[in-house]
Amino acid sequence: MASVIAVDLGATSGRVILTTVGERLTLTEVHRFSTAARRTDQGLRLDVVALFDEVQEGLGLAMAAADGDVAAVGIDCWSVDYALLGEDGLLDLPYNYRDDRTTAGRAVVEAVIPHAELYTHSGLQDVVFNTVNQLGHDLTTGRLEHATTLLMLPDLLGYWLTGRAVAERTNASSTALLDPRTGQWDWTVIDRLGLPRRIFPQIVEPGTVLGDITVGPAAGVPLVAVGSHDTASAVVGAPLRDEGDVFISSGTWSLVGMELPAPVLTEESRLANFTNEGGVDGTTRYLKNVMGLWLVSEAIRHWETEGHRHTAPALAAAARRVADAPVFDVNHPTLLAPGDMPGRVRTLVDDDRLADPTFFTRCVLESLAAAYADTVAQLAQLTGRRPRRVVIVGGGSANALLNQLTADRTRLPVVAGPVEATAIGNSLIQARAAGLLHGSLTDLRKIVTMSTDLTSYTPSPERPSGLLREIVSLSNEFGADPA
Ligand code: LRH
Repeated sequence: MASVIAVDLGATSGRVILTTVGERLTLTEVHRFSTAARRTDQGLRLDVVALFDEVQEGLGLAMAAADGDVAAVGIDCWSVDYALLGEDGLLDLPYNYRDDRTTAGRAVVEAVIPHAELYTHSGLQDVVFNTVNQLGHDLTTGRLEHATTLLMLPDLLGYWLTGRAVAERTNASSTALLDPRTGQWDWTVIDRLGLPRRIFPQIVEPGTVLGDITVGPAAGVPLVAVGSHDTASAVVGAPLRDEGDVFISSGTWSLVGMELPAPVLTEESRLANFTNEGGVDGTTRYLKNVMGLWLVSEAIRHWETEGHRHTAPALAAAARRVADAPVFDVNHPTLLAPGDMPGRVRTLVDDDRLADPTFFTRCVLESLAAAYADTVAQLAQLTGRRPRRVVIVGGGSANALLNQLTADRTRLPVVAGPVEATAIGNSLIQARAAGLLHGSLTDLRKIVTMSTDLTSYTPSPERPSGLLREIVSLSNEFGADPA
Protein backbone atom coordinates (compact mmCIF):
# COMPACT_ATOMS: atom_id res chain seq x y z
CA MET A 1 0.00 0.00 0.00
CA ALA A 2 1.27 3.51 -0.78
CA SER A 3 2.44 5.75 2.04
CA VAL A 4 3.27 9.37 2.67
CA ILE A 5 5.51 10.85 5.34
CA ALA A 6 4.22 13.68 7.53
CA VAL A 7 6.74 15.85 9.33
CA ASP A 8 4.87 17.70 12.09
CA LEU A 9 6.78 20.24 14.18
CA GLY A 10 4.88 21.28 17.30
CA ALA A 11 5.84 23.70 20.03
CA THR A 12 7.37 21.04 22.27
CA SER A 13 8.10 18.11 20.00
CA GLY A 14 8.60 17.32 16.36
CA ARG A 15 7.45 14.01 14.92
CA VAL A 16 7.97 12.12 11.72
CA ILE A 17 4.99 9.94 10.91
CA LEU A 18 4.56 7.30 8.25
CA THR A 19 0.97 7.20 6.99
CA THR A 20 -0.35 4.38 4.85
CA VAL A 21 -3.14 5.57 2.61
CA GLY A 22 -6.10 3.39 1.72
CA GLU A 23 -9.79 3.60 2.59
CA ARG A 24 -8.48 4.45 6.03
CA LEU A 25 -5.24 6.03 7.12
CA THR A 26 -2.84 4.22 9.43
CA LEU A 27 -0.30 6.40 11.21
CA THR A 28 2.97 5.19 12.69
CA GLU A 29 5.25 7.58 14.54
CA VAL A 30 8.82 6.68 13.62
CA HIS A 31 10.73 9.55 15.22
CA ARG A 32 10.15 12.16 17.93
CA PHE A 33 12.47 14.96 19.04
CA SER A 34 12.45 18.19 21.01
CA THR A 35 11.72 21.46 19.21
CA ALA A 36 12.10 23.63 22.31
CA ALA A 37 13.54 27.10 21.79
CA ARG A 38 16.86 27.81 23.51
CA ARG A 39 17.51 30.78 25.73
CA THR A 40 20.77 32.36 24.52
CA ASP A 41 22.38 35.72 25.26
CA GLN A 42 20.87 36.78 21.95
CA GLY A 43 17.34 35.89 22.97
CA LEU A 44 15.08 32.90 22.55
CA ARG A 45 16.35 31.09 19.43
CA LEU A 46 15.53 27.99 17.40
CA ASP A 47 18.30 25.61 16.40
CA VAL A 48 16.92 24.95 12.92
CA VAL A 49 20.10 23.17 11.82
CA ALA A 50 19.58 20.57 14.57
CA LEU A 51 15.88 20.38 13.62
CA PHE A 52 16.81 19.66 10.01
CA ASP A 53 19.14 16.84 11.15
CA GLU A 54 16.28 15.36 13.20
CA VAL A 55 13.94 15.60 10.21
CA GLN A 56 16.48 13.80 8.03
CA GLU A 57 16.91 11.09 10.66
CA GLY A 58 13.14 10.66 10.82
CA LEU A 59 12.87 10.51 7.03
CA GLY A 60 15.48 7.74 7.04
CA LEU A 61 13.50 5.75 9.62
CA ALA A 62 10.25 6.30 7.72
CA MET A 63 11.77 5.25 4.38
CA ALA A 64 13.08 2.06 6.00
CA ALA A 65 9.73 1.33 7.66
CA ALA A 66 7.87 1.91 4.38
CA ASP A 67 10.09 -0.40 2.44
CA GLY A 68 10.65 2.33 -0.13
CA ASP A 69 7.01 2.75 -1.28
CA VAL A 70 6.64 6.44 -0.42
CA ALA A 71 4.57 8.77 -2.64
CA ALA A 72 5.36 12.10 -0.94
CA VAL A 73 6.68 14.03 2.05
CA GLY A 74 4.99 17.06 3.65
CA ILE A 75 6.04 19.40 6.47
CA ASP A 76 3.96 21.46 8.87
CA CYS A 77 5.04 23.60 11.81
CA TRP A 78 3.78 26.27 14.14
CA SER A 79 3.33 29.58 12.38
CA VAL A 80 4.78 33.11 12.63
CA ASP A 81 8.49 32.19 13.04
CA TYR A 82 10.85 32.64 10.10
CA ALA A 83 14.46 32.30 9.04
CA LEU A 84 16.47 34.90 7.13
CA LEU A 85 18.83 33.78 4.41
CA GLY A 86 21.67 35.77 2.87
CA GLU A 87 23.99 35.12 -0.08
CA ASP A 88 25.74 32.35 1.89
CA GLY A 89 22.74 30.72 3.50
CA LEU A 90 21.22 31.10 6.96
CA LEU A 91 22.08 34.54 8.44
CA ASP A 92 21.57 33.51 12.06
CA LEU A 93 19.36 31.20 14.13
CA PRO A 94 15.69 32.25 13.95
CA TYR A 95 14.05 33.83 16.98
CA ASN A 96 11.12 32.15 18.65
CA TYR A 97 7.91 34.17 18.91
CA ARG A 98 7.86 33.96 22.72
CA ASP A 99 10.96 36.19 22.81
CA ASP A 100 9.95 39.52 24.31
CA ARG A 101 11.48 41.57 21.49
CA THR A 102 8.01 41.57 19.95
CA THR A 103 6.71 44.25 22.33
CA ALA A 104 9.19 46.78 20.89
CA GLY A 105 8.55 45.45 17.38
CA ARG A 106 4.83 45.95 17.72
CA ALA A 107 5.37 49.59 18.71
CA VAL A 108 7.44 50.11 15.54
CA VAL A 109 4.66 48.68 13.37
CA GLU A 110 1.90 50.51 15.23
CA ALA A 111 3.68 53.85 14.65
CA VAL A 112 3.57 53.29 10.87
CA ILE A 113 0.30 51.40 10.46
CA PRO A 114 -2.04 51.37 13.46
CA HIS A 115 -3.58 47.96 14.04
CA ALA A 116 -7.08 49.18 13.18
CA GLU A 117 -5.80 49.91 9.67
CA LEU A 118 -3.58 46.84 9.42
CA TYR A 119 -6.61 44.66 10.20
CA THR A 120 -8.40 45.92 7.11
CA HIS A 121 -5.41 44.66 5.09
CA SER A 122 -4.42 41.41 6.81
CA GLY A 123 -7.45 40.42 8.92
CA LEU A 124 -5.07 39.15 11.60
CA GLN A 125 -5.74 39.44 15.32
CA ASP A 126 -3.56 41.80 17.31
CA VAL A 127 -1.22 39.34 18.95
CA VAL A 128 2.18 40.63 19.90
CA PHE A 129 4.02 37.66 18.36
CA ASN A 130 2.77 38.04 14.75
CA THR A 131 5.58 37.91 12.19
CA VAL A 132 5.05 41.55 11.32
CA ASN A 133 5.94 42.58 14.88
CA GLN A 134 9.04 40.40 14.84
CA LEU A 135 10.06 42.09 11.58
CA GLY A 136 9.32 45.45 13.19
CA HIS A 137 12.06 44.64 15.67
CA ASP A 138 14.41 43.48 12.89
CA LEU A 139 13.95 46.88 11.24
CA THR A 140 15.49 48.55 14.28
CA THR A 141 18.53 46.26 14.48
CA GLY A 142 19.64 46.16 10.84
CA ARG A 143 19.06 42.39 10.78
CA LEU A 144 17.35 42.62 7.39
CA GLU A 145 20.16 44.44 5.62
CA HIS A 146 21.95 41.34 4.39
CA ALA A 147 18.83 39.23 4.02
CA THR A 148 17.96 38.02 0.54
CA THR A 149 15.09 35.69 1.49
CA LEU A 150 12.63 35.20 4.32
CA LEU A 151 11.39 31.66 4.77
CA MET A 152 8.79 30.45 7.24
CA LEU A 153 10.13 27.39 9.07
CA PRO A 154 8.48 24.62 6.99
CA ASP A 155 9.52 26.48 3.84
CA LEU A 156 13.10 26.64 5.16
CA LEU A 157 13.22 22.88 5.73
CA GLY A 158 11.61 22.36 2.32
CA TYR A 159 14.23 24.60 0.72
CA TRP A 160 17.04 22.64 2.32
CA LEU A 161 15.45 19.41 1.05
CA THR A 162 14.68 20.49 -2.52
CA GLY A 163 16.53 23.74 -3.27
CA ARG A 164 13.17 25.45 -3.97
CA ALA A 165 12.42 28.60 -1.96
CA VAL A 166 8.70 29.39 -1.73
CA ALA A 167 6.13 30.72 0.73
CA GLU A 168 3.28 28.28 1.31
CA ARG A 169 0.11 30.34 1.62
CA THR A 170 -1.42 29.12 4.91
CA ASN A 171 1.74 29.81 6.88
CA ALA A 172 2.47 33.04 5.01
CA SER A 173 -0.96 34.24 6.09
CA SER A 174 0.29 34.35 9.70
CA THR A 175 2.75 37.13 8.84
CA ALA A 176 0.08 39.89 8.61
CA LEU A 177 1.70 40.77 5.28
CA LEU A 178 -0.68 38.78 3.12
CA ASP A 179 -3.96 40.02 1.67
CA PRO A 180 -6.50 37.36 2.77
CA ARG A 181 -8.74 38.22 -0.19
CA THR A 182 -6.13 37.55 -2.86
CA GLY A 183 -3.78 35.23 -0.96
CA GLN A 184 -0.83 37.27 -2.24
CA TRP A 185 1.74 39.49 -0.48
CA ASP A 186 0.33 42.89 0.37
CA TRP A 187 2.98 45.14 -1.20
CA THR A 188 1.31 48.29 0.13
CA VAL A 189 1.88 47.18 3.71
CA ILE A 190 5.35 45.80 2.97
CA ASP A 191 6.43 49.08 1.32
CA ARG A 192 4.98 51.30 4.02
CA LEU A 193 6.80 49.40 6.73
CA GLY A 194 10.03 49.71 4.74
CA LEU A 195 10.51 45.95 4.48
CA PRO A 196 12.64 44.91 1.48
CA ARG A 197 10.42 43.42 -1.23
CA ARG A 198 13.24 41.12 -2.34
CA ILE A 199 12.98 38.87 0.73
CA PHE A 200 9.42 37.67 0.07
CA PRO A 201 9.32 34.53 -2.10
CA GLN A 202 6.63 33.39 -4.47
CA ILE A 203 3.45 32.22 -2.73
CA VAL A 204 2.35 28.65 -3.45
CA GLU A 205 -0.96 26.98 -2.68
CA PRO A 206 -1.15 24.05 -0.27
CA GLY A 207 -1.21 20.93 -2.42
CA THR A 208 1.55 22.14 -4.74
CA VAL A 209 4.17 19.52 -5.61
CA LEU A 210 7.42 21.41 -5.02
CA GLY A 211 9.73 18.90 -6.67
CA ASP A 212 11.85 15.93 -5.69
CA ILE A 213 13.90 15.90 -2.53
CA THR A 214 17.53 16.03 -3.55
CA VAL A 215 19.42 15.27 -0.33
CA GLY A 216 19.29 12.59 2.34
CA PRO A 217 17.41 9.33 2.74
CA ALA A 218 14.21 10.51 0.99
CA ALA A 219 16.06 11.73 -2.15
CA GLY A 220 13.86 11.22 -5.20
CA VAL A 221 10.56 11.46 -3.27
CA PRO A 222 8.41 14.52 -4.12
CA LEU A 223 7.96 17.19 -1.45
CA VAL A 224 4.40 18.52 -1.31
CA ALA A 225 3.53 21.89 0.24
CA VAL A 226 0.74 20.91 2.64
CA GLY A 227 -1.21 23.27 4.87
CA SER A 228 2.18 24.02 6.39
CA HIS A 229 0.75 26.05 9.26
CA ASP A 230 0.09 23.21 11.72
CA THR A 231 -3.35 24.62 12.55
CA ALA A 232 -4.29 24.57 8.84
CA SER A 233 -3.44 20.87 8.73
CA ALA A 234 -5.21 20.22 12.05
CA VAL A 235 -8.42 21.71 10.70
CA VAL A 236 -8.19 19.64 7.51
CA GLY A 237 -7.90 16.62 9.84
CA ALA A 238 -10.86 17.70 12.01
CA PRO A 239 -14.07 15.73 11.39
CA LEU A 240 -16.15 18.86 10.70
CA ARG A 241 -19.59 18.17 9.26
CA ASP A 242 -21.43 21.41 8.67
CA GLU A 243 -21.73 25.14 9.31
CA GLY A 244 -22.74 24.61 12.93
CA ASP A 245 -19.38 23.04 13.84
CA VAL A 246 -16.87 24.96 15.92
CA PHE A 247 -13.36 23.52 15.95
CA ILE A 248 -10.85 23.67 18.78
CA SER A 249 -7.34 22.69 17.82
CA SER A 250 -6.13 21.92 21.31
CA GLY A 251 -2.48 21.68 22.25
CA THR A 252 0.07 24.23 23.38
CA TRP A 253 -2.46 26.74 22.06
CA SER A 254 -6.21 26.30 21.81
CA LEU A 255 -7.33 27.67 18.46
CA VAL A 256 -11.08 28.16 18.66
CA GLY A 257 -12.97 28.98 15.49
CA MET A 258 -15.03 28.14 12.44
CA GLU A 259 -14.14 27.34 8.86
CA LEU A 260 -15.58 30.03 6.59
CA PRO A 261 -15.64 30.55 2.82
CA ALA A 262 -14.30 34.13 3.12
CA PRO A 263 -12.59 36.39 5.67
CA VAL A 264 -14.53 38.63 8.10
CA LEU A 265 -12.77 42.00 8.18
CA THR A 266 -15.28 44.09 10.10
CA GLU A 267 -14.44 46.48 12.93
CA GLU A 268 -16.51 44.31 15.33
CA SER A 269 -14.35 41.36 14.38
CA ARG A 270 -11.18 43.34 15.03
CA LEU A 271 -12.41 44.59 18.39
CA ALA A 272 -13.21 41.02 19.39
CA ASN A 273 -9.64 40.18 18.28
CA PHE A 274 -10.60 37.43 15.86
CA THR A 275 -8.19 36.37 13.17
CA ASN A 276 -8.59 35.28 9.55
CA GLU A 277 -5.98 32.67 8.75
CA GLY A 278 -5.57 31.17 5.31
CA GLY A 279 -6.86 27.60 5.04
CA VAL A 280 -6.55 24.77 2.54
CA ASP A 281 -8.75 24.93 -0.59
CA GLY A 282 -9.32 28.66 -0.23
CA THR A 283 -11.05 28.41 3.15
CA THR A 284 -10.61 30.89 5.98
CA ARG A 285 -9.93 29.75 9.53
CA TYR A 286 -11.79 32.36 11.51
CA LEU A 287 -10.56 31.93 15.06
CA LYS A 288 -9.17 33.22 18.27
CA ASN A 289 -5.99 32.09 20.04
CA VAL A 290 -6.70 30.93 23.57
CA MET A 291 -3.56 30.38 25.62
CA GLY A 292 -4.06 26.58 25.80
CA LEU A 293 -2.33 23.75 27.62
CA TRP A 294 0.90 25.75 27.62
CA LEU A 295 -0.35 27.02 30.99
CA VAL A 296 -0.06 23.51 32.42
CA SER A 297 3.08 22.38 30.56
CA GLU A 298 4.97 25.52 31.55
CA ALA A 299 3.87 25.08 35.18
CA ILE A 300 5.12 21.47 35.09
CA ARG A 301 8.45 22.75 33.80
CA HIS A 302 8.59 25.24 36.66
CA TRP A 303 7.74 22.65 39.34
CA GLU A 304 10.52 20.49 37.91
CA THR A 305 13.04 23.27 38.58
CA GLU A 306 11.86 23.05 42.21
CA GLY A 307 12.46 19.30 42.24
CA HIS A 308 8.82 18.13 41.86
CA ARG A 309 7.84 15.92 38.96
CA HIS A 310 4.30 15.96 37.60
CA THR A 311 2.77 14.74 34.36
CA ALA A 312 -0.11 16.40 32.54
CA PRO A 313 -2.32 13.24 32.35
CA ALA A 314 -1.87 12.52 36.10
CA LEU A 315 -2.69 16.12 37.00
CA ALA A 316 -5.77 16.13 34.76
CA ALA A 317 -6.98 12.86 36.29
CA ALA A 318 -6.51 14.16 39.84
CA ALA A 319 -8.13 17.50 38.95
CA ARG A 320 -11.46 15.68 38.41
CA ARG A 321 -11.87 15.55 42.16
CA VAL A 322 -11.45 19.30 42.69
CA ALA A 323 -14.62 21.33 43.01
CA ASP A 324 -15.14 25.05 43.10
CA ALA A 325 -12.03 26.33 41.30
CA PRO A 326 -11.92 30.03 40.43
CA VAL A 327 -11.66 31.23 36.84
CA PHE A 328 -9.05 33.65 35.50
CA ASP A 329 -8.28 35.32 32.16
CA VAL A 330 -6.12 32.70 30.44
CA ASN A 331 -5.23 35.18 27.70
CA HIS A 332 -3.59 37.64 30.02
CA PRO A 333 -0.43 38.88 28.22
CA THR A 334 1.79 38.14 31.22
CA LEU A 335 1.26 34.41 30.63
CA LEU A 336 2.81 34.31 27.14
CA ALA A 337 6.53 34.13 27.92
CA PRO A 338 8.35 31.14 29.39
CA GLY A 339 8.94 31.28 33.17
CA ASP A 340 7.24 30.81 36.52
CA MET A 341 3.67 30.03 35.46
CA PRO A 342 2.19 29.22 38.89
CA GLY A 343 3.59 32.49 40.25
CA ARG A 344 2.13 34.52 37.41
CA VAL A 345 -1.29 32.89 37.70
CA ARG A 346 -1.28 33.70 41.42
CA THR A 347 -0.92 37.38 40.63
CA LEU A 348 -4.17 37.05 38.65
CA VAL A 349 -6.09 34.85 41.10
CA ASP A 350 -5.67 35.50 44.77
CA ASP A 351 -6.23 31.97 46.10
CA ASP A 352 -3.77 30.08 48.31
CA ARG A 353 -5.09 26.75 47.10
CA LEU A 354 -3.21 27.39 43.81
CA ALA A 355 -0.04 26.20 45.52
CA ASP A 356 -1.45 22.69 45.03
CA PRO A 357 -0.65 21.51 41.44
CA THR A 358 -3.93 19.58 41.23
CA PHE A 359 -5.95 22.63 42.19
CA PHE A 360 -3.87 24.76 39.83
CA THR A 361 -4.65 22.36 36.97
CA ARG A 362 -8.37 22.39 37.69
CA CYS A 363 -8.31 26.16 37.78
CA VAL A 364 -6.56 26.29 34.38
CA LEU A 365 -8.94 23.77 32.79
CA GLU A 366 -12.03 25.56 34.10
CA SER A 367 -10.63 28.85 32.84
CA LEU A 368 -9.82 27.42 29.40
CA ALA A 369 -13.34 26.02 29.09
CA ALA A 370 -14.77 29.38 30.14
CA ALA A 371 -12.67 31.12 27.48
CA TYR A 372 -13.89 28.62 24.89
CA ALA A 373 -17.51 29.32 25.85
CA ASP A 374 -16.88 33.01 25.54
CA THR A 375 -15.28 32.56 22.12
CA VAL A 376 -18.12 30.36 20.87
CA ALA A 377 -20.63 33.04 21.89
CA GLN A 378 -18.60 35.66 20.02
CA LEU A 379 -18.35 33.41 16.96
CA ALA A 380 -22.13 33.24 16.81
CA GLN A 381 -22.37 37.03 16.92
CA LEU A 382 -19.62 37.71 14.40
CA THR A 383 -20.41 35.04 11.80
CA GLY A 384 -24.20 34.95 12.06
CA ARG A 385 -23.95 31.17 12.29
CA ARG A 386 -25.47 29.11 15.07
CA PRO A 387 -22.83 26.93 16.77
CA ARG A 388 -24.33 23.48 17.31
CA ARG A 389 -21.34 21.26 18.08
CA VAL A 390 -17.72 21.62 19.21
CA VAL A 391 -15.09 19.40 17.57
CA ILE A 392 -11.88 19.19 19.61
CA VAL A 393 -8.77 17.81 17.89
CA GLY A 394 -5.07 17.56 18.71
CA GLY A 395 -3.21 16.38 21.81
CA GLY A 396 -5.57 18.27 24.12
CA SER A 397 -8.53 16.26 22.82
CA ALA A 398 -7.28 13.39 24.99
CA ASN A 399 -7.99 15.49 28.10
CA ALA A 400 -11.39 14.07 29.10
CA LEU A 401 -11.92 16.58 31.90
CA LEU A 402 -11.30 19.55 29.62
CA ASN A 403 -13.64 18.07 27.01
CA GLN A 404 -16.40 17.65 29.60
CA LEU A 405 -15.88 21.15 31.00
CA THR A 406 -16.07 22.47 27.42
CA ALA A 407 -19.41 20.75 26.89
CA ASP A 408 -20.65 22.08 30.25
CA ARG A 409 -19.61 25.66 29.74
CA THR A 410 -20.58 25.96 26.06
CA ARG A 411 -23.78 23.92 26.63
CA LEU A 412 -22.99 22.19 23.33
CA PRO A 413 -22.22 18.56 22.48
CA VAL A 414 -18.50 17.96 22.08
CA VAL A 415 -16.80 15.44 19.81
CA ALA A 416 -13.16 14.78 20.68
CA GLY A 417 -10.51 13.42 18.32
CA PRO A 418 -8.40 12.68 16.51
CA VAL A 419 -5.34 13.39 18.64
CA GLU A 420 -3.29 13.19 15.43
CA ALA A 421 -5.43 15.64 13.41
CA THR A 422 -2.41 17.67 12.28
CA ALA A 423 -0.45 14.70 10.92
CA ILE A 424 -3.67 13.39 9.37
CA GLY A 425 -4.43 16.71 7.64
CA ASN A 426 -0.83 16.93 6.46
CA SER A 427 -1.01 13.36 5.09
CA LEU A 428 -4.38 13.88 3.37
CA ILE A 429 -3.20 16.89 1.37
CA GLN A 430 -0.06 15.10 0.28
CA ALA A 431 -2.02 11.99 -0.67
CA ARG A 432 -4.41 14.10 -2.74
CA ALA A 433 -1.54 15.94 -4.47
CA ALA A 434 0.11 12.59 -5.24
CA GLY A 435 -3.12 11.29 -6.79
CA LEU A 436 -3.75 8.66 -4.07
CA LEU A 437 -6.93 10.39 -2.92
CA HIS A 438 -9.45 12.70 -4.59
CA GLY A 439 -12.15 15.11 -3.60
CA SER A 440 -13.03 18.08 -1.46
CA LEU A 441 -12.27 18.70 2.22
CA THR A 442 -15.66 17.14 2.98
CA ASP A 443 -14.59 13.96 1.16
CA LEU A 444 -11.23 13.91 2.92
CA ARG A 445 -12.91 14.36 6.32
CA LYS A 446 -14.98 11.22 5.71
CA ILE A 447 -11.67 9.38 5.67
CA VAL A 448 -10.77 11.05 8.98
CA THR A 449 -13.99 9.80 10.57
CA MET A 450 -13.40 6.27 9.25
CA SER A 451 -9.80 6.25 10.44
CA THR A 452 -10.27 7.29 14.07
CA ASP A 453 -12.33 6.65 17.20
CA LEU A 454 -14.11 9.79 18.28
CA THR A 455 -15.47 10.34 21.80
CA SER A 456 -18.65 12.30 22.55
CA TYR A 457 -19.47 14.45 25.57
CA THR A 458 -22.78 16.05 26.43
CA PRO A 459 -23.29 19.00 28.77
CA SER A 460 -23.94 17.84 32.34
CA PRO A 461 -27.36 19.02 33.49
CA GLU A 462 -26.11 20.08 36.91
CA ARG A 463 -23.38 22.45 35.78
CA PRO A 464 -24.17 26.00 34.72
CA SER A 465 -22.64 27.56 31.64
CA GLY A 466 -20.00 30.13 32.37
CA LEU A 467 -19.00 32.83 29.98
CA LEU A 468 -15.61 34.22 30.85
CA ARG A 469 -16.73 37.70 29.96
CA GLU A 470 -19.32 37.55 32.73
CA ILE A 471 -16.77 36.41 35.28
CA VAL A 472 -13.64 38.51 34.79
CA SER A 473 -12.97 41.65 32.86
CA LEU A 474 -10.82 40.68 29.91
CA SER A 475 -7.55 42.31 29.01
CA ASN A 476 -7.11 43.15 25.36
CA GLU A 477 -5.27 39.87 24.95
CA PHE A 478 -1.68 39.65 23.88
CA GLY A 479 -1.51 42.87 21.95
CA ALA A 480 -2.01 45.11 24.95
CA ASP A 481 0.48 46.27 27.48
CA PRO A 482 0.46 43.86 30.44
CA ALA A 483 -0.14 46.76 32.82
C1 LRH B 1 -0.06 26.38 17.01
C2 LRH B 1 0.26 27.67 16.31
C3 LRH B 1 -0.91 28.64 16.32
C4 LRH B 1 -0.20 29.96 16.26
C5 LRH B 1 0.97 29.73 17.17
C6 LRH B 1 2.15 30.59 16.96
O1 LRH B 1 1.04 25.52 17.01
O2 LRH B 1 0.70 27.45 15.00
O3 LRH B 1 -1.81 28.45 15.26
O4 LRH B 1 -0.99 31.04 16.56
O5 LRH B 1 1.29 28.34 17.02
